[in-house]
Amino acid sequence: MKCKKCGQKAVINLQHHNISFCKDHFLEWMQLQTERAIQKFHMFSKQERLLVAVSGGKDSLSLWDILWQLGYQADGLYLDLGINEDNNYSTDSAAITRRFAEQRGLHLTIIDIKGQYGENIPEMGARTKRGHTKPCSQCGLVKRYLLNKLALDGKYDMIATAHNLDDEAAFLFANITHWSMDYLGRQYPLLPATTGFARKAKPFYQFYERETAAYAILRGIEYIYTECPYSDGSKQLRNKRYLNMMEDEQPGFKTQFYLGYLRALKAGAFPQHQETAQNLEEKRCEQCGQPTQSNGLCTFCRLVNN
Ligand code: Q46
Ligand code: ZN
Ligand code: ZN
Repeated sequence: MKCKKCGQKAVINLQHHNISFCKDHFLEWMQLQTERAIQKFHMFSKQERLLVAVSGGKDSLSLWDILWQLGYQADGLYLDLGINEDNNYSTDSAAITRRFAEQRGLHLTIIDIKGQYGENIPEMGARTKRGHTKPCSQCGLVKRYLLNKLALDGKYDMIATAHNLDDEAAFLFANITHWSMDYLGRQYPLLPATTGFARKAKPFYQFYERETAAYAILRGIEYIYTECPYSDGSKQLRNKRYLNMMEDEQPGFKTQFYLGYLRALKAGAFPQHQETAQNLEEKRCEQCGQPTQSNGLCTFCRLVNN
């Protein structure tokens, strides 16, 4: 197996593209493809300030590294969820993220959820659980809310998240099996800003998980290998398994599935994200001023006020 560019010994084969690369040319390819995705969807420019959601995992640290290398103004936001029961998931991932930022002289904001709101995510989940054993819905709500709030408060031009092709294909699979038309109209690599919501981009939408992992390893990026203990048995992981089976039988399946969806979205197969965003009623939370669909407090303020 030889590198397509230089003929040296290849370290990775990208089966769906039918190409192999040596270490240096693979790293270069990842950067080039990221830049192309940014340009293709007019995601952001080098004059804009980006807030990157970082978790200490391979995807978000690789994204932050590439944006930094490409010369984008990217700051990081790490939310310390306080999930440390089975392993030291939050403590370890916070330390790794902090080291990553320090080594590169990058600006990182760390929000300690328990320090700010009195409870960590497992405690919020235990208090409000309605038949659920996992705190994932509270966790998702807190992450979405704080990421958006920090982006708006910090006057960032946009939020960048490291969702990769495996994530997007698994979301799409779930949205199609449930025919969630609202989500099917919004699963685009770029979401425009709407009242009270920052612009969001997913520059890694076209990369397989194994490519972002290879990038992190070959670049010598230290990342957290353990998963959040609550992700075990999740529907998202189950859907990823199904899609991996399809991919094994048919290399390139996930690319075809997600890029085909993007074409269908463009052709008007689903209500466009702009329309669904405009349909949101513009009520404001009495406490934090963020948009909400209910009267009085938003769901985040109701969660943390109890
Ligand atoms: S939602 Fe659930 Fe994740 Fe939060 S509690 Fe862990 S598994 S981190 S993506
Ligand atoms: Zn090469
Ligand atoms: Zn609120």
